[in-house]
Amino acid sequence: MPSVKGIALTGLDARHRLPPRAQNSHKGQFGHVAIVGGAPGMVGACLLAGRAALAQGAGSVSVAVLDDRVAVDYGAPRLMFASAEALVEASLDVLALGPGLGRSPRARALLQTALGADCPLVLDADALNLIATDPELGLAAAQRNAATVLTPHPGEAGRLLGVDTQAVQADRVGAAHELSTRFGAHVALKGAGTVIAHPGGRYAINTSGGPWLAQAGSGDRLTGMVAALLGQGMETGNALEAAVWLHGADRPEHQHIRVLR
Ligand code: NPW
Ligand code: AMP
Ligand code: MG
Repeated sequence: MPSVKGIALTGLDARHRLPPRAQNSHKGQFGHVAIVGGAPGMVGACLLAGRAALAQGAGSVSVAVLDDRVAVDYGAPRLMFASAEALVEASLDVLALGPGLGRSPRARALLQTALGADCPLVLDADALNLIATDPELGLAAAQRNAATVLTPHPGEAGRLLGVDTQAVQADRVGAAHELSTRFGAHVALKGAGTVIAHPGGRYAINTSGGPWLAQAGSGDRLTGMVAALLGQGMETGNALEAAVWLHGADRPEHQHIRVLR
């Protein structure tokens, strides 16, 4: 267990940290986000992340889906499409990897390259599952120079820690702290009362959200939101906490609070 006490994360904590937007600002100031995932059958996960990044104010968003039959999102034509291999090499402002990525050899190779990127890296879903089963990737994740954010749900956290889901749920703060320490990463252990653990032991428990989020695709959206705030230059821990709170508070009528404080 961490020796530092945690806080209850509220909207006041999260929203006042959003980067200010000048009247004469332009898209170049709000980051170019890269998101890689979307193997056949799970393209939607990557598109959900990309759309959420746009909604969270990213200046521009490039997605790469491993299903090469898909090259446009007609529901979100602002998304740009790129090759996955090009995107993990590109070192844009932030790279997110995992939603619908699958666990193919190609996915593994992309993750290996991404772990060497010198930009902030958000790892979710199958990127976490790949790390959990491959010590070489685990070592590379722990040795990164740039910031790393992990967003496991309790099942993924259990795989990373080598325990079952129930064990994670029995000590959520301990599990999040252990992952943060092991990987030197900022960690959001998702589920009711998402625990955000930071290197050094500080942690927060989210107070927004509720069971309406228990639906396929929820976590994929969070990945895009975290990436968007990192791309806008927020400090890593602040970006993760703000994204988690906003994700829980998300309602169509609240769109303005996503980008303006
Ligand atoms: P159990 O059964 O309790 O031990 P998986 P996935 C646990 C993509 N998607 N509280 C629970 O474990 C993703 O991005 C694509 C407690 C559950 O059975 C991934 O790439 C979509 N336990 C891929 O699919 C939309 C919890 O985890 C197990 C928990 C697989 O991801 C859907 C399930 O986890 C999806 O996002 C909680 N709150 N949450 C698309 N439209 O393309 C989870 N668990 O086996 O890792 O499967 O999360 O669906
Ligand atoms: P994933 O399992 O990756 O799709 O992530 C699910 C998302 O929904 C995470 O952000 C969870 O914190 C959130 N979520 C799921 N169930 C609940 C719940 N019962 N209460 C609050 N948040 C939830
Ligand atoms: Mg998920």
